[in-house]
Amino acid sequence: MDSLDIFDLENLAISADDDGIVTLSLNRPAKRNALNAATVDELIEVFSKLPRMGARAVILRAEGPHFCAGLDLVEHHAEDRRPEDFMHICLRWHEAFNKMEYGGVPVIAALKGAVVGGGLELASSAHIRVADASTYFALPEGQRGLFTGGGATIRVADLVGKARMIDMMLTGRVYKGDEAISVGLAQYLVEDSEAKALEIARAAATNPPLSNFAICSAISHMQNMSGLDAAYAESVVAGIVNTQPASRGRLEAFANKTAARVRPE
Ligand code: 1HE
Repeated sequence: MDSLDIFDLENLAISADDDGIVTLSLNRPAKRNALNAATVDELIEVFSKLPRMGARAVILRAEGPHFCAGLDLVEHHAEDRRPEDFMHICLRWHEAFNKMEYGGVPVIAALKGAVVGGGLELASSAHIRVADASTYFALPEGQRGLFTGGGATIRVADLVGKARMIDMMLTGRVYKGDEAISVGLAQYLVEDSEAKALEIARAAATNPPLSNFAICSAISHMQNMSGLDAAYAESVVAGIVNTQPASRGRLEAFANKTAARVRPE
């Protein structure tokens, strides 16, 4: 993939291996990776460019014991923002997270410690979430006298449902472990979330990029459409993806009985 030298990052760190697996780290551990305006700008910069640089998958991880403590409350307090200022902050968050979710490259979040408030909004913009035993999820906005502004009303409600999200926000309820998995906050609960995220990223990266592009953008777009329009869009996407040259060898292998069969482990 293209060189990552074009990025000049202070709050994030980025690296890639020879297979195009990118590791993007939240890098403000002293502030528990709280999302200040500068970090969100860097997320926009990275996710604007990565999909066109040949990245095959992204692991989103964090330095320190916590994934992300959400909105930088100290910055928000110091800035003493007006409503229109914060609306613009929210638009920047949406830009960053939409670029992640709709960018067409698989993003796997390797979680640990606090995944709270805006941190959960960030994690819910990834395509797959992997938790470890230390990971916990909460929406403490109500207790802070705030409201979600980074897309939780769409993405967290989508993961856990409206009633659970309202409960989390009204009461500060914290989910972790098997319960977090069963309500849909993460798809994997493992000892080492980064090792598992890497394994998932490597597996996903073996799919043709066009298939991953569709999986990591079309499904999200279709959720915003009427059933009739989504079905039409699905046929158009499938028309392109299912006839791609990269799938011919795979179909031939199945027809020749040399391809792996789908079986439970
Ligand atoms: C922060 C932030 C932050 C830590 N903004 N600076 N989010 C929250 O309500 C979560 C707020 N944070 C916490 O509850 C705790 O910090 C943690 C449970 C995540 C971690 O606890 P701990 O004991 O490891 O760390 P700490 O001592 O609380 O914090 C260490 C430093 O990180 C300290 O800075 P220092 O300069 O005094 O050392 C903290 O101020 C700093 N820090 N969290 C700013 N969030 C688009 S709307 C989204 C709305 C929301 O996200 S609301 C949820 C906000």
